[in-house]
Amino acid sequence: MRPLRATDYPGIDLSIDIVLWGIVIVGIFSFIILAYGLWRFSAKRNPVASRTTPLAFRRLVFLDVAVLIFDIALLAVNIYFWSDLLIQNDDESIRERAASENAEVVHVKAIGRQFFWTFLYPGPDGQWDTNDDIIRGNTLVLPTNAYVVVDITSNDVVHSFFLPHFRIKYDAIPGVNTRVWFKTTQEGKYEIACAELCGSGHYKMRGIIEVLSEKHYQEWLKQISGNAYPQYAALTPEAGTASPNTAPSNEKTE
Ligand SMILES: [Cu+2]
Repeated sequence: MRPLRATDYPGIDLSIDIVLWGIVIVGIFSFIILAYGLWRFSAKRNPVASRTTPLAFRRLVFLDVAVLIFDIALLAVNIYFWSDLLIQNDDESIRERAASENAEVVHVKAIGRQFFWTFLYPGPDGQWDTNDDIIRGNTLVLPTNAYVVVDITSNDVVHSFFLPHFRIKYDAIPGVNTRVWFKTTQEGKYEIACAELCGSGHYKMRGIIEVLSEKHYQEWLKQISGNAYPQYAALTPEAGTASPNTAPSNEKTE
């Protein structure tokens, strides 16, 4: 079963449905052709091997063309949905979209480490790398009805930032900044998972997205801003969700 959708972008669900049902239809056809071949070309019915392509096979060539057209259509549909997430993810188009819907834009950074997530907010001044930047371990607090722009990166190995409820899954790659966006539509607590085997603690690398009402979010922001986390907080997760691995790691990762 699919997790609850806490974002208003239905494109990914639709593309998963199209791919899934497409595979089911192609699969059923393939098995019918296979069964037909077993029956039609059995040794019992054909004691002498044919040296030419049987007419029945030549007639089936159109199926190859049909599958090819189907594949191209599938690719086109998926490119259409993904392009919205990948290409139109620059700040300006997100801001325009948000303004037209009277929604807020929240820009955060997500950094993967063995084995926890660190989240950074620009703080009250809206500027990065200033003293009021907010640093949180493993918990991403967001307002509802907001466009959330996330810059994903990693500090050690490849992780994957997976938000099943927001239909987002992107690799966190050291030295690479990957931008994704989603929109929050309902309050609640949602799981953040790491979807890339990143070492021995991979299984416990999970965080929480907490979507609050606008009022509660502003209260949280005020409370956290006046109480800025010390820099080392970025290196330790909040209690209970995961523990940092400070020992040098020579594990095999992928
Ligand atoms: Cu990981």
